[in-house]
Amino acid sequence: MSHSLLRVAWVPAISPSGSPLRERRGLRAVGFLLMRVAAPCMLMLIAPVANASRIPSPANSTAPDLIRLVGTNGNAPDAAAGQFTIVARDLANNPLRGCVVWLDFSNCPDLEICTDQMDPDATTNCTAKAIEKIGNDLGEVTFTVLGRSNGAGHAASLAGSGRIVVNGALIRLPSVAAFDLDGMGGVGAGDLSVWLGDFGSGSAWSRSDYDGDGSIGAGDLSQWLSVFASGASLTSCAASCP
Ligand SMILES: [Ca+2]
Ligand SMILES: [Ca+2]
Repeated sequence: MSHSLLRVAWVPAISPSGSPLRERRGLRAVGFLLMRVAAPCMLMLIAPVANASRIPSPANSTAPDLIRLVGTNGNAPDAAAGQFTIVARDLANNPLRGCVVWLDFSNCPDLEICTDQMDPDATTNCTAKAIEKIGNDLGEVTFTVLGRSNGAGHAASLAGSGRIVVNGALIRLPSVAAFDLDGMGGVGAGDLSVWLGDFGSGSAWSRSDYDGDGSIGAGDLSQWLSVFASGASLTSCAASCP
């Protein structure tokens, strides 16, 4: 050991009674010094390991390939048409307890998310056009996303335009559909007119693809009619993030 280290290891100590200084030398002092110096380094080595365990595995996590924006019956979200659950797990298939789950719609210019999601656990971030919730102890989080589209001639999003992000890492690119296609009056006749326009356009606009099969057809019309008939999405939100 170098003389400089031994000099640093020399530690003066003061007794409780304020008696003259007593020197601590030798292995005990060096050990004390190493603990002081080495402990922070060890923590720095452990920290990346801890952070790595917070990284989600897209393959091990459960997340939808389709998100359907819905309305409310005036009091509650239309969970029957829009609810889905995400389960976030890491590379070792352990649930990501308390994970931060982020639904990002910023790549969907023809869709709007409601400012008020009628969910006390959800935070809407209009700047990011995203909704955030925190997973439970099992890494689970359930959403029913309130939102709408912006009318005829404005279709823009194709399959895979949404983003599901967990703890800052992308785990899925879902398609995003909306039953309230004209953005007013809940799910009603005006939306059917917009849907027919999307159907006739020849493009697979995701907003009208309610079964998420990558095309607009009879199966989607059937689903729209079911939601209309249920009466659970008859109200559009008062304010939304464009
Ligand atoms: Ca409507
Ligand atoms: Ca379809």
